[in-house]
Amino acid sequence: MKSIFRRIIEREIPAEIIYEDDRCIAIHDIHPVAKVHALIIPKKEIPRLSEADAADRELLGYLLGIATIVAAKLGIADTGFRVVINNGKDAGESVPHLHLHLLGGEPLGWKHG
Ligand code: D5M
Repeated sequence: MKSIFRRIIEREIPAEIIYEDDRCIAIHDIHPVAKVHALIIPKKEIPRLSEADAADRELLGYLLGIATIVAAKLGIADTGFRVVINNGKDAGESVPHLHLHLLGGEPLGWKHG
């Protein structure tokens, strides 16, 4: 079955797209936990970070670079932002298609959960 993010990439379901290139797409999260909450999603469907292999390392670095570009596009590059990857059950991963959360737009607390 296609992941929800695969369906967004293929335009089967709508999303607010912030950025797109041949390797990834960035969208606004549908359930934001900060004033600014975007997702950077590789088009290659890696279920989670722990299943990325050595050949994916360049892509992982690329996604971090895109996160800074998206942060600038959303006006939070100077005020600060956080990049998060939830991996597995205890981290609350809910969509098994690797994605980076980009959070900012307000002072962010630092606690689990
Ligand atoms: O994060 C999965 C994130 O994906 C979670 O913050 C909600 C978001 N989400 C789920 N469906 C959508 C759609 N359709 N549009 C935008 N955002 C969505 P995880 O780290 O797996 O918990």
